[in-house]
Amino acid sequence: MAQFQEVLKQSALHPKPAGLVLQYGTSGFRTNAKQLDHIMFRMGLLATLRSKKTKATIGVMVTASHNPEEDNGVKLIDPMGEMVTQDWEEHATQLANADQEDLLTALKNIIEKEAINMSQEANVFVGKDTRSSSASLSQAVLDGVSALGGHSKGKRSGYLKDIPYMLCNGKYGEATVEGYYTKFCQAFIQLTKNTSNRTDDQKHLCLDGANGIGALKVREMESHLKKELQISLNNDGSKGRLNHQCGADYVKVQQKPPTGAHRINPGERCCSFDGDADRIVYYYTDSEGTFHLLDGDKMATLISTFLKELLTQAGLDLKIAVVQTAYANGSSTHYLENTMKVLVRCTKTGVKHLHHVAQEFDVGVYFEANGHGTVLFSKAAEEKIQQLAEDTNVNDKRKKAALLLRNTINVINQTVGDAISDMLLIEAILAIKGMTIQQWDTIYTDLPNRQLKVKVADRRVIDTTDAERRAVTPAGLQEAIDNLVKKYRQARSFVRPSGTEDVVRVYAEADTQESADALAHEVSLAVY
Ligand code: 16G
Ligand code: ZN
Repeated sequence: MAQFQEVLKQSALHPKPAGLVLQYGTSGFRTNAKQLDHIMFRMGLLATLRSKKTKATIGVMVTASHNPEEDNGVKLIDPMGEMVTQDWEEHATQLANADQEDLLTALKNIIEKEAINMSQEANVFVGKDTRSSSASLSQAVLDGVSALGGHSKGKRSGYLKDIPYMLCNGKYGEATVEGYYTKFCQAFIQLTKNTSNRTDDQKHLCLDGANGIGALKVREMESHLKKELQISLNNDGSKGRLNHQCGADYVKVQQKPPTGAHRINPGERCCSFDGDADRIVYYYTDSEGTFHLLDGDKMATLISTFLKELLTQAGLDLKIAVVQTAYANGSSTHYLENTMKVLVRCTKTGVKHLHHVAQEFDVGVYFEANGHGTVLFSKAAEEKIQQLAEDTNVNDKRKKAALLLRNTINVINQTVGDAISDMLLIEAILAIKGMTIQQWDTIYTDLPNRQLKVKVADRRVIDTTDAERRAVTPAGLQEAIDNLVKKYRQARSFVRPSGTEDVVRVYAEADTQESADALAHEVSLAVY
């Protein structure tokens, strides 16, 4: 077929370095940008096949999120804004690692396995982040798309979080970039409009844009906020390097404010995005200069508490749950289950796992501790809220709660965790509750914890179960961890192979920082 001839011809221009093997992991392919040209071309091919199979537009994101500027990566996004399925992740790995001369065979295998009708039309939407390598790498994706006769719906240099949103073709509002801003900003203004007496101080937020795409988008969107949120934007991409000593990952890991920000006043509310703006963390320093981090667990707690209160006031019997991973601080889980009486579920690390579990509930709030997350509402829940908001026969209290719920839904990007939408949601909740960041912080106190990485010969010897909280192999490891944990109070620890780096990750928490540090260290020795 002529198509395959074209693939052969084009693939010669995107050759695979001999011996290079890469795995489609939790965040797609991610490594040094120099090694990715053939991967991009091949993901263009694969996205075209996926589009033919699903008869819908597929998204391709060229980004390496919070990784350094010299890295890059790629992941495919399904029509409803979700990550592709496990089978297709395996197809991606097969296609990426096929030697140059075996590429057509690998491609034909996928076509056969998936019974793809090659005469079906294909549409692919490509987005890229602000890295210098992203222009040529996204071109390689487009070359792959056109080699298989797919149409590209534009190479968008854009905010990658709006790609899933636009793939949903307007399910969540008008499907344009302009629609994206106006919808979220309008909902934010509606939510905050009756919060009287907010001072300029309360409306002020200090934002670290990680020199990434989120910063550019916040600049474009600011006017829609009509001064109801006044953002001091640092690390806006005009000077510093992407994710370099700034951004959500830096702040979370280093437990300190980003560089490149103005001097933070005591109690000033601050937040950081990561480079591709799907993670956000909040923080402040107190009057003694001590740094306080409010991570994904604190956000999940604030949001779920707010939603649960509104559902109760609205008299709506909807099932709400919080989805976390093993990294969630034990205090947050304890507070949610025992004080808030909210159902908590734990899943494996990676947004797609949390997203799937959250879909099982009427209202599913999901966050990873590192700041990835969002809230999902079932169709039935949205309809009930909508009906109540329009009902003229309900009392004021119920009506008010229903209207707040409706606007809350509108401020949320349900397709995927989105730092801008999460920020607007948190800002709205704090405004409505008249809460300072310190008050939010004291809802519960984090247990001291420590994360370590351990280099081992082969991290795949560790296999886990129970949402990565227990190791099944190698034999004896879990027993050793259990014995170490017993030595400390309020202690918990687990190990898991990283999905993005060649390391094993160790997590430990306990009643004091010294104990958490000691436990993490001892567990890391047990991993060798
Ligand atoms: C990826 C995941 C993130 C997860 C991280 C864990 C997405 C979009 N990103 O970045 O959710 O926290 O991997 O990395 O799913 P690790 O396996 O190296 O610990
Ligand atoms: Zn990211």
